[in-house]
Amino acid sequence: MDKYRFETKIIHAGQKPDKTSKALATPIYQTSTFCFDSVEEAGDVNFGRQPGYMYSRAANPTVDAIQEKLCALEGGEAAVFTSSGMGAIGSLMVGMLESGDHLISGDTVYGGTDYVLRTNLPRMGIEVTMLDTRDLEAVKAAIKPNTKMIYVESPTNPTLKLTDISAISKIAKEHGIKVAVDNTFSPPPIQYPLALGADLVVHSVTKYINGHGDVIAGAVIGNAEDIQSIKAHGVTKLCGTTPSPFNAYLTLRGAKTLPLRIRQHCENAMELARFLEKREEVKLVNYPGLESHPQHELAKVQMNGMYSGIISFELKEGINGLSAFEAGKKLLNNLKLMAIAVSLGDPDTLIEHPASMTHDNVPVEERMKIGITDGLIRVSVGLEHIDDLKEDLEQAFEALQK
Ligand code: LCS
Repeated sequence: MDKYRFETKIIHAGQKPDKTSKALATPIYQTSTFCFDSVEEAGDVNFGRQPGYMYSRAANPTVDAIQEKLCALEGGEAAVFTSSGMGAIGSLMVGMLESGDHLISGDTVYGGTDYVLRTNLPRMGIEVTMLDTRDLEAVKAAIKPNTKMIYVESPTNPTLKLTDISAISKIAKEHGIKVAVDNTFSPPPIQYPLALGADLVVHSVTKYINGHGDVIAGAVIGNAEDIQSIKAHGVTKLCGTTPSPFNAYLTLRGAKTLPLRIRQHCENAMELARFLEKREEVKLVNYPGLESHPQHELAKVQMNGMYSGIISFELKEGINGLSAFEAGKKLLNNLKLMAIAVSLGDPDTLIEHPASMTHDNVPVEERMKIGITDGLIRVSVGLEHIDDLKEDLEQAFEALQK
């Protein structure tokens, strides 16, 4: 597949006509177990002396097909497909780290990941330092003899801050530290962390890769040795975060149109970001494609000039006498087309108000420190006509004045 371009690889990688029927679409091998002609054959398959399948928690043909496609997607040697993005992140952590190790992470990560880093890992004796990974000197200063991994989300959820993946990877290599990047917000063809020097890429496949809002899944992609460790120590045993063959099938189907969808998501997001920047109710728009984004120059290089389909923006205090918190809620409650919903990367535009919907359990000072302010709104810009999206927001902005 290496000689082919991205659009070709994403359609064909991992998918050959089925061996028994020559079906073009990869069949859903919806089975828990597989049969053998003899006990000898079973033993040979189980211990890797001959190819084959034994039990779907360990391996399944439909799951293998999506794993091969994910390798082609990110340019990795091996991939493991999991039952959720959190399943991928948890399996990555227990597969690569052990008690006594130290992990450096960005201070802004998805809420579920934040919980794992602040609560689960310390409980297992893994030390975690969370800091602003835009500051490379701070990263260098935090490295200790037991630092084993640097974990970053770039762009961050929901504030769209970037980390210089290439620079972080150089620093990490000098110290023999692995770099793992959550690439959920900017999958290929936007950003290729492995090509930028990272060792491992994580995805919530739930989002753009499946792309149709009907699957919960995740993946880790990297070299064969690391992925084997993540599978053996995390996915297939301790965590048991094996995906269903049906979700593997849906993702094989959804991923084929990833490049087309990504281009349209990014084009719509760019136009909506420019529209929001002009609204007088809006204090700030976080979108790496805007010249006003403090890391726009880095984004141009690192994100291949595409910048993701996610925007966040902050409402001003005092619109029609409302606090930014109340204005955020009122704006969303007046939308007619955009769905008030978490998740992202769907064909449908999804909008959320973190302060009232997803982060109301985070201490106010803590969320303010990382930019999740009372009036912050996140939009996963969908594939609808851009004018319909603008008109929906326009009428909701007008309703703030009533
Ligand atoms: N990484 C990122 C960047 C995410 O945004 C999410 C989920 C995950 C990992 C976890 O993936 P999951 O297990 O849900 O497949 N983000 C969500 C969000 O922003 N709203 O709802 C879920």
